[in-house]
Amino acid sequence: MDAVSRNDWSREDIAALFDLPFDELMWRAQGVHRAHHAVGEVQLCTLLSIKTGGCPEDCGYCSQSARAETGVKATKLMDVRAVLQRAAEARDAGSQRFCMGAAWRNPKDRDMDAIIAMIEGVRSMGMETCMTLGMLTPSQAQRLAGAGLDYYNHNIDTSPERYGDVITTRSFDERLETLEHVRSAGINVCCGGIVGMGETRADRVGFVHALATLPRHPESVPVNALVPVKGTVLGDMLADTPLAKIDDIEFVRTVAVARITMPLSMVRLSAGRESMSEATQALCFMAGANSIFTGDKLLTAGNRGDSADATLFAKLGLKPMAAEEPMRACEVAA
Ligand code: SAM
Ligand code: DTB
Ligand code: SF4
Repeated sequence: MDAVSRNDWSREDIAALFDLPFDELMWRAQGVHRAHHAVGEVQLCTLLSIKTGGCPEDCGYCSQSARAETGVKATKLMDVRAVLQRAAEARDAGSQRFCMGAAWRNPKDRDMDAIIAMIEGVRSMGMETCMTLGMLTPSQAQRLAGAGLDYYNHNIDTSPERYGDVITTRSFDERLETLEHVRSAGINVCCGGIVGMGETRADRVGFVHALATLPRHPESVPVNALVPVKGTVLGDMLADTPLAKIDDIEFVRTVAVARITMPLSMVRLSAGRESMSEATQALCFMAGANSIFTGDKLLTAGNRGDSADATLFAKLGLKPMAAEEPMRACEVAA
């Protein structure tokens, strides 16, 4: 890790950042942001669920778990041509990165040929590729890298202590193992989590700490605000206690602390923007968020839509980030 990106943060350091007066925290976050990122530019990424629902995992927030009763219909893996059609639409709408998500515990070897064809096809359109397919073996990670996959999304979701309250079918350490396989294969890492699951401030500190002390910071850090879905464990729990919804300022603080502790990472304001006020989103951009998901759908949940985002960008004087030839993690390390 270089001098800019330290990974020796203590929990006390991170708790002290969360505790700063809000304007001091924002001032520091903006200083870090301006030192390393183009001001006023936001990266546009588009999501597609290439295999929806019926997932054997029991993530308490997720509409796609087979254990949740959400009415999400389970589908098979999409046809490669249909995926490439959606990628072309996203590119034509100005998106830079195409993120493909599958509701799997892990990909089966029989799925890999189609996955590889999707990566190669999307790359050949000049877009960055991202996949999120669950746990990977080292050899699967290497195959994805060989096809030119730019990013792999695999979230730690919350603090190590809280993890077992949210998901019981896999462990925090298994998450870290897949992240290591992705890194070793030379794929850029996209790793973040969800805020607003009824966690404590200490959990948010532990969550950011776990990310900021990884051997290398993730190149992308998605910060999702929980989208409470009826029929999921957390959606139902929080529906009964509306006050459990995270305070907007606390959400912005989390974004700011992520920006300060991981200066070079893209911090992505991810799920939850549909019900977030424009003012809160503006504060998130000021706090250093510089990436969003476009369109009116995430994987299964709604998203703000491009015209509402265009209006917001115009009000705030933000512009889409120019696409660059994606850098591979191995080149960044060199
Ligand atoms: N199955 C793969 C996995 O879990 O790694 C990939 C897909 S999963 C839907 C990707 C991420 O979306 C999760 O790790 C979680 O952080 C986020 N997510 C899922 N449901 C969400 C919700 N209701 N609200 C906010 N974020 C959510
Ligand atoms: C991430 O951290 N957020 C995205 C992406 N990675 C795959 C997914 C958000 C999903 C929101 C809930 C849904 O659409 O079902
Ligand atoms: Fe499955 Fe991913 Fe949803 Fe968990 S978050 S239930 S692993 S699709």
